[in-house]
Amino acid sequence: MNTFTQRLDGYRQRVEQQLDRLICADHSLEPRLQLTMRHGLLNGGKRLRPALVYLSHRLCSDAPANDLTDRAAVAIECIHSYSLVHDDLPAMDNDDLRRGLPTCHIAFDEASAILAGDALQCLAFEHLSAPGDNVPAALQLRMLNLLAQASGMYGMVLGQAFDLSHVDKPLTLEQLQAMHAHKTGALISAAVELGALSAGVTDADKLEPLRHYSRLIGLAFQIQDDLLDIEGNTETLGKPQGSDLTQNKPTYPALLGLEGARTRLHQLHDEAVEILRTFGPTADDLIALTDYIVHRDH
Ligand code: GRG
Repeated sequence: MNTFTQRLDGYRQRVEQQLDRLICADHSLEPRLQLTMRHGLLNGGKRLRPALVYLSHRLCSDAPANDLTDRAAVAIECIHSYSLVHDDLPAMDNDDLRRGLPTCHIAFDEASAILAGDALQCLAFEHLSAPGDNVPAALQLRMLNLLAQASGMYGMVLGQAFDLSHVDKPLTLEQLQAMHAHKTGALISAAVELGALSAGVTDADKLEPLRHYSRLIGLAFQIQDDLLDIEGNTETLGKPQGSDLTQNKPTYPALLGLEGARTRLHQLHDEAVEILRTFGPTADDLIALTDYIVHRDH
């Protein structure tokens, strides 16, 4: 493992230890709810969004990650996991496998999966809003507001609703881009901004380049996801693997062609890295994560 992968692994462990403690048996949770929540949350995700929170904090500050950075990393992963649990439900994407394991509604049942998703969503806001020593309340409120906007009807839920209302309908490139900017991009952008806010960076002038960077990597993440899907690397039990370009789900490769999508991916990567380079050497790890997002194989 090189230094960057070790650091990434360190962030993964750091957030997983906190998630594990949050939903442990000591808290006298209803046993089935507890098991379903743990299944949805602690089943081997890459923890990219928490890594973005920590690395964005690192980009903006020499100080070690603080309580708010940790809370933001935990909260964003709770929201992400809830969205996957609900997205997998029969009423939405109807998936049997997630992260190589049966999805929550298969391992448990539909009602349990719905409740676990609901509870994970609330847990995100409970955890980020909890009182703590040395936590500036105004900053905490701003972070909560940002996470709520990115998750709800202006962000991820809007993207999901747009996606569901356009099943089997053709999308233009602009519509596809807008859909993903909300469905997956909003949470990725929130991760970057939450990390910066936890480092005390609050001026719009300073946040704008990071917002621009995060929009670019949100798009790049989705294009790579589409490319991996075509290459047959994603978990699509019961669905065609190595799918052709004309399936009913609109994708970047379907609209741009395989080579066009790859070219766009590399353009987005290069533009994103160019922004980070303006921050100097503290950007090195975030640049490495940006490389990873574009070159990941799962
Ligand atoms: C149900 C309100 C609601 C929203 C769901 C995020 C989402 C919206 C749906 C997920 C659909 C999907 C599989 C999109 C592709 C991009 C994506 C979010 C992949 C999963 O993220 P990773 O690769 O997952 O970071 P891990 O498992 O590593 O956490």
